[in-house]
Amino acid sequence: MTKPEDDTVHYDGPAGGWGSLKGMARIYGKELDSPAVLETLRRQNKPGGFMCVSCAWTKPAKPHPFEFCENGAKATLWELTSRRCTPDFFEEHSVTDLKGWRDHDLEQQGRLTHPMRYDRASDRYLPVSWADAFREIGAELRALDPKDTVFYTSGRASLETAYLYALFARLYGHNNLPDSSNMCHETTSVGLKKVTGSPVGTCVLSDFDTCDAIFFFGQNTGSNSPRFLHPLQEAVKRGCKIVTFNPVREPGLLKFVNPQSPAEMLTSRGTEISDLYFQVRPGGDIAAIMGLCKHVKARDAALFAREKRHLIDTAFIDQHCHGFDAFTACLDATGWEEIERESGLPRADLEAAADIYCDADKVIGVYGMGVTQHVHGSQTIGALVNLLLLRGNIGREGTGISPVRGHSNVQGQRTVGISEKPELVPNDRLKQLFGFDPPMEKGMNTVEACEAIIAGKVKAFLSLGGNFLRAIPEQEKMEEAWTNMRLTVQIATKLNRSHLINGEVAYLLPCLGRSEEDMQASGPQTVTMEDSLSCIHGSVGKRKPASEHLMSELAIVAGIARETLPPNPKVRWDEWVGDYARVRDLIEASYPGKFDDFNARMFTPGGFYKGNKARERIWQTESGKAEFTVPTTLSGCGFEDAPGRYRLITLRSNDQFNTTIYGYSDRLRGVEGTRDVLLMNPEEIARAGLSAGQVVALVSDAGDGVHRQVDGLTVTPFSLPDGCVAAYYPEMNPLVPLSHHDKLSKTPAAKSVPVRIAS
Ligand SMILES: Nc1nc2c(c(=O)[nH]1)N[C@H]1C(S)=C(S)[C@@H](COP(=O)(O)OP(=O)(O)OC[C@H]3O[C@@H](n4cnc5c(=O)[nH]c(N)nc54)[C@H](O)[C@@H]3O)O[C@H]1N2
Ligand SMILES: Nc1nc2c(c(=O)[nH]1)N[C@H]1C(S)=C(S)[C@@H](COP(=O)(O)OP(=O)(O)OC[C@H]3O[C@@H](n4cnc5c(=O)[nH]c(N)nc54)[C@H](O)[C@@H]3O)O[C@H]1N2
Ligand SMILES: [Mo]
Repeated sequence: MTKPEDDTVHYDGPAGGWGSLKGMARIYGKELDSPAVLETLRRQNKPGGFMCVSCAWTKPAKPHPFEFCENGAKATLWELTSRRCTPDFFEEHSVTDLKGWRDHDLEQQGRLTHPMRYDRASDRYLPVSWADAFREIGAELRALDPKDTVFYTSGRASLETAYLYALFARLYGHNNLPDSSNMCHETTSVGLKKVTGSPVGTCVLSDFDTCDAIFFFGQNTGSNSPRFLHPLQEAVKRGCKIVTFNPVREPGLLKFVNPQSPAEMLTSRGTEISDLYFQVRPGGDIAAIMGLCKHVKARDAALFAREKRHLIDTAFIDQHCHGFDAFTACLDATGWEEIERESGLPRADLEAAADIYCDADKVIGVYGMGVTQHVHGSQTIGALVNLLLLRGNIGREGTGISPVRGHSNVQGQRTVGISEKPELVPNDRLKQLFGFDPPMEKGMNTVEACEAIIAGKVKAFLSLGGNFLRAIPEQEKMEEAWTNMRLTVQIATKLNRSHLINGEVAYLLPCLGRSEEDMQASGPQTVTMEDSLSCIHGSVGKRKPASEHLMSELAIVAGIARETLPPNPKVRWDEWVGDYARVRDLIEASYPGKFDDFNARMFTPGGFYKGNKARERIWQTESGKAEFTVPTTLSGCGFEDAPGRYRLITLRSNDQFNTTIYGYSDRLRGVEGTRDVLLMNPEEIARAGLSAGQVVALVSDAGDGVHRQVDGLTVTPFSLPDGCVAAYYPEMNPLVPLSHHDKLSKTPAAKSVPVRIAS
């Protein structure tokens, strides 16, 4: 286990605790406009309440009195802000001026209040009526070939809205439905499906009550899914061992003080979370896991020699797995020297971790972006599944694989049809329900959409939430190419950079937030979402909307669709907008077995479980079995080491939600007051001939002849493995080449980007 050096910036305190309350108070103090805010927070993540707009962690059946965390509260308060970004603001500032503003300052203007249309002559957004907006967008879309248009979704929109948005795309005539998950857990949708047959995790919440060990790879629980710390803390208290692999020492995975426990808050004595914590090299996980598997196999052989019984679950492997012999042959052929080199971890450490694995009857593997955002991310998932399969750790209570999803409904959107792949869509049922022939040509995912935009092939881009131009790779070229489009439409709650780069005709359409009351013809509406553990929950907003001019996302999608498509008696936009329960009926009819009795069950405490075949050991893979895979490489990063070349990790701070920057305090990592830092370990700083505090630039070292550069980064000593640097997302996105993505799923490889330092 590595220890942080003393001269690095780091945070010694626990996650949670007083720091998290202060973190909330800072935003809360700024944003509080009435005691009703507290009431809203009290309802967060409770049955019958509203579901947090932050992460996708599950909502337990028996919630805590306040079932929210520092970052969930920040996300809600950010939406409830009393600030308004009105037509006056847009009159005062030209769009060109606003391009020079920071991400934080744009969103800090508050909630968008009116539908706006970009006026090129004055370089300003001007108010427009909803009816005119829908009419013009509809007319523009009708004039285009549907195949030349893209409908993007960020993972926040509800199941109801996502279902209708995807239906709209197909009725119109394309499958170009990229989603934020294409930058996130697409590696899971493709890579995990390949080996287990399931595109989502196999665990349910109760598995965390009985597991004996949890192996964590590249997921920063303390910042990104803090409510997950509660079951983890419980698990640790009953003796479950946690082993973490992460190049960064993330305090949330080291120690947690439960803000809901007065005793812990008074003493600041929390729970040590990880038993072992390994600062693996970025992209070194395949090697590390091969090391673990090698030791499991060695212990198995020793046990068999001694006692004629196996440590490896041979019965499970015989019955359920494919590819075991090829995998063990590969294990034998892989030497410890290369494992140590590629993982950056000593053999003894990996053996100690593997001993925990072997001694635990039930093991869960958890992972996040540290695994998915690599050139060989899919292979890393395969490696983790290999490890779990060795001892039958999938499809048994207290075991499984648990990718921790990002946006609050990102998993659900894919469940209800947001997909570029026609084979994942129940097209026969859509045909039956709506009397049309759905397009069967594969559409574009995020990377493919970016390629097509750069090539000038895309004429219109609709964005249901998100901040596409800030979240994607290859920012400079993309911003240039973006303005060549004929039509860009942004449906959003707050102003961001993507709203400032416009097509010839451009609209900015403001929508309700999830905590707000959504009143339609049949009364106040409920929306639903699916969490990381495949449970589906109803969510009811009760707050007064930020402006009387807002429309719900669903109504906006329906409004555009109605003006775009020819009349079809089976397609009843008005009826669906009037009562979202009718949309849930359609979802139920389209996905039999997953959403039975949807309207009756949506307020089930803890959500209702969608089910997962791999959990039942039914493997919907090519071979019909769970797949052992042989990695083609031990390095996940997809490029060679070279003198002066670093692996750049793009990080989220504790004070942001993706491209939304709440503030400049990365409390848990001890980085305060700025995001323009380049984190490096002290020896690496010395080796590079730099000194702490020096301001440098990062330059792309992808070897593709494209110059990419980010300036103004202050060198900051930080505990990291050798050969890598870390800096914040989205500021580093101009450095990520579009071609640098997971081989199988095209998820951008944002966790090891090849860079050089320029002073
Ligand atoms: N507060 C807050 N919550 C969020 C978000 C947010 O921005 N803010 N974003 C939401 C979204 S959309 C998502 S997808 C999730 C993201 O949540 P996470 O999956 O936690 O994503 P990151 O924070 O980007 O990176 C995860 C961890 O990977 C580590 N890492 C980097 N490279 C490697 C590697 O090669 N190997 C290993 N083992 N680890 C590595 C990093 O140090 C980091 O601790 O969180 C969601 N929740
Ligand atoms: N380098 C690098 N790049 C990355 C990542 C990384 O780790 N490193 N992470 C990737 C990941 S995991 C993801 S998910 C993507 C995120 O990509 P996106 O999902 O596209 O981006 P967000 O920052 O979540 O979008 C924020 C905007 O959403 C809008 N918004 C907020 N709430 C609502 C709502 O209720 N409705 C609507 N319509 N709009 C709303 C607001 O206008 C806000 O400005 O970024 C990816 N890019
Ligand atoms: Mo994400």
